[in-house]
Amino acid sequence: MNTFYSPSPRDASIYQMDGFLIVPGLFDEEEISLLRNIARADREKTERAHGVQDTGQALSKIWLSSDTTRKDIYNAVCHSKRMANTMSCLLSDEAYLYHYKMTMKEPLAGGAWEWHQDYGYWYNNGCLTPNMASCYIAVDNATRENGCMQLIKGSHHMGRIEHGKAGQQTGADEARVELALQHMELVYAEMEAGDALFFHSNTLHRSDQNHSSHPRWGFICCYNARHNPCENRSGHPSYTPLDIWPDEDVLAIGREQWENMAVAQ
Ligand SMILES: O=C(O)CCC(=O)C(=O)O
Repeated sequence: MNTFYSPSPRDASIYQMDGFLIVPGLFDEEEISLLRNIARADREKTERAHGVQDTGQALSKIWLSSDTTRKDIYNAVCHSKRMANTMSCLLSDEAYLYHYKMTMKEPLAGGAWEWHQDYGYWYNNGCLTPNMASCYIAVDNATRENGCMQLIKGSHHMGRIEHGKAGQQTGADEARVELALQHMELVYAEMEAGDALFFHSNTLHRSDQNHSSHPRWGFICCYNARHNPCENRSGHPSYTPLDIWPDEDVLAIGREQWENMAVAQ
């Protein structure tokens, strides 16, 4: 029988202290290969992806969805017991799905994400408190060369920072980021495919352009706490109970979706 991850009290306290938690191998090799193969072949999604220019004029590509009606691998991951329970534990409240997205850095071309807090965006969506979190799942190995995530350890304790424009992106106040970097540790989250990075919505993070010959795709699932009021907006819903799916569904639904895609091609 498979055993799936659930957070220990120590994991929860690392998240509270550092503002992030890395869980190696949250998804196994077959699960992450299915997610990668499906996502790369998923023209419906990739054709909808849009580019957001960084300050160096390179494009950071992303698609975003809050659709929960489809029985596909994206929903199987977002609804999986291991993910839902971890998020509820880290938020100390019932977690619900806010949205999910794929960020895609193509070899030698993928743009950077400038320093920001996710709550720098979500504050403007009428979310009352920053008790929200995301999970970045490495779809490809993420290294310094292909633009892995970078985080400032403990920066969620700074509270919300002013955000303005950074290229076409929303970026955190540069002076404040500089100050944080003088006092707090910068962490490069190098990850293997299938590893997961849970991070608080006020944790400052960024990633570099991809100067390598390898793609760097990341699937990011974002959650809000039930008792954190948020305006109901398109792609950014207010509280909707999260249906929890068995962990085994990631494989079962992924295999079926991949077979159907292969037949359709
Ligand atoms: O994919 C990345 O490197 C970061 C993306 C990100 O920060 C975001 O979507 O909020």
